[in-house]
Amino acid sequence: MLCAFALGVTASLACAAHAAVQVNEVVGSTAGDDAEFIELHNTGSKEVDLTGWTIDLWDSDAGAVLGTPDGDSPIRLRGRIDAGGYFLLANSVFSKYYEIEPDQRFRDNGIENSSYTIVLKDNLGVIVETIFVTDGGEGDKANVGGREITPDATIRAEGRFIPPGFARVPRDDGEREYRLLKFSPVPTPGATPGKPNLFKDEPFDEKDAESPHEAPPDPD
Ligand SMILES: [Ca+2]
Ligand SMILES: [Ca+2]
Repeated sequence: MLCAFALGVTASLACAAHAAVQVNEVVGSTAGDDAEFIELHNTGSKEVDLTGWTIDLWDSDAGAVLGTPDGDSPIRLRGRIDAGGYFLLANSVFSKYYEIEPDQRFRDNGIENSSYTIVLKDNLGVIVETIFVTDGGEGDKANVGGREITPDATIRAEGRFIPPGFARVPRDDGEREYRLLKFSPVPTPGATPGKPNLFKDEPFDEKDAESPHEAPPDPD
């Protein structure tokens, strides 16, 4: 949490209230012309108004594109997220395959198919979370507008391909753990848009995508 170090008491209290909102699951690249979605999860015990919050997507490939905004970044959030609830952003291709209407839309092919940094900011513009998704390319950097950062999490696959998607594994201790989501078929096997993520040690297939695991115990 950058905010806890950088700002005073008032801001720290604000941080404590919204630190519970996290980037919980993302699919950015699929066989079906990129059925993309971003899922936020509120792990706290209070509803959060997302008005004024944003999601930035910064190109993170080495070279001239590094630090340029991807898609229609920044995505300005509209709506609220229940205590323990989920907020789903998705493109129109997503709805075609998943037959789910998201809480908010973003444009088609809005998520980079190469290295990118996803940045969640609150209504004061304070960074809540940064996640670097990378194919491991030389010179790729987690960044905010070209300024290199140390991300809260780095998502990377074996070898040199971009992880099509990732899901945070529910853990009682709040520690970060992620598993990768698959490129094909679409809907992505094991993806749970708008619903609790699967636990890591469960086998995941299309059946699981239709019957997500019960919600984990409230950490509060
Ligand atoms: Ca994409
Ligand atoms: Ca989910």
